[in-house]
Amino acid sequence: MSKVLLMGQSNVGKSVLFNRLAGARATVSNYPGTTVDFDKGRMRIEGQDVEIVDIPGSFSLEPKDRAEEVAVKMLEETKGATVVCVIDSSKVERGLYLALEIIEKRHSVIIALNMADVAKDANINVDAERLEEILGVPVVPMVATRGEGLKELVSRIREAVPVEIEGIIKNVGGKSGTSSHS
Ligand SMILES: Nc1nc2c(ncn2[C@@H]2O[C@H](COP(=O)(O)OP(=O)(O)O)[C@@H](O)[C@H]2O)c(=O)[nH]1
Ligand SMILES: [Mg+2]
Repeated sequence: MSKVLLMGQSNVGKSVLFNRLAGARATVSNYPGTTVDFDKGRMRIEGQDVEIVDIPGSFSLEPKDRAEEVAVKMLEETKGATVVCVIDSSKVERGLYLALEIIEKRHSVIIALNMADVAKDANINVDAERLEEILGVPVVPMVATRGEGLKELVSRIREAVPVEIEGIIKNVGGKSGTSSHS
């Protein structure tokens, strides 16, 4: 069965989104050998059953605590999964750090630009279309608590494919600060 992983920092709305997507069919599991819990459930995408996992909150792929370690392990163990990177629209650059790390590891990523309401109230304008152009992955503005953007997110999950980080660097007009990758 194909898998969808919800990843992102703490308090960006992963669990609200998870509950919207998995509904009542969710179970709590404990990551083996740890006290770290995570939710697992099922959803349907284009008529197919898909497993969806609410991964523990993580700031980056360089783990700073047990929960982040588990998050990184779960990502590594789940080859071929689609990763929904949930980002707080009012703190985009923070969330993009993790998203770029995941993209760089050649996972299929779709970005849920959540908390669009919070950003709007704070007069923060995030150009989702431009971000999508730059990253080459789908970017969907959302308000998870109201279910806004949910349909679009689900309908675009299949568009998530691995992209080249070099292409992203080119798109932002970056110079060759990537010599370590050459
Ligand atoms: N205003 C607003 N609040 C949200 C949104 N999504 C989630 N929240 C709230 O943000 C808090 C953190 O959400 P949660 O799903 O627990 O975040 P997680 O730590 O990433 O799992 C909760 O109080 C949610 O109700 C959103 O789109 N807009
Ligand atoms: Mg949560």
